[in-house]
Amino acid sequence: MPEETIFRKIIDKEIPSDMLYQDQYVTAFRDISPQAPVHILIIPNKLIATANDIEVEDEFLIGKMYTVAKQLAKQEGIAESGYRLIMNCNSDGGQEVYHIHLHLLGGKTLGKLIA
Ligand code: DGP
Repeated sequence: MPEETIFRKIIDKEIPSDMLYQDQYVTAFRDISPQAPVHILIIPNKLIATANDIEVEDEFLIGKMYTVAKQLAKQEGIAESGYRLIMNCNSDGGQEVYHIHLHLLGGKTLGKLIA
């Protein structure tokens, strides 16, 4: 079993966060170190350590992360101007917390990652 991270404590409300959404499947809260005017993390309540650990049985959860993300983008007023959804994987991908999360970034023009 992978080790729980700080995100478990956020899901369980053992430590404070600026939580914007929670249901039985996913939780969303503002990133503690925002890289854009809107920077929200959407995570599954179930611990999945990295994108490599996503199984077929998790497909619903992953879809749910995206539908919550687009709902939050609309709520934050960035749906039409645009935003970026990113999931980092392992060290070369820049992953620091080993509980998968979608970064929802927006509120400014984001530099292109891929030309
Ligand atoms: P990544 O590098 O993709 O693993 O992103 C991890 C993100 O998690 C990073 O942008 C900062 C954020 N983060 C880490 N610890 C906390 C925390 O305790 N609270 C909140 N709100 N965000 C956190």
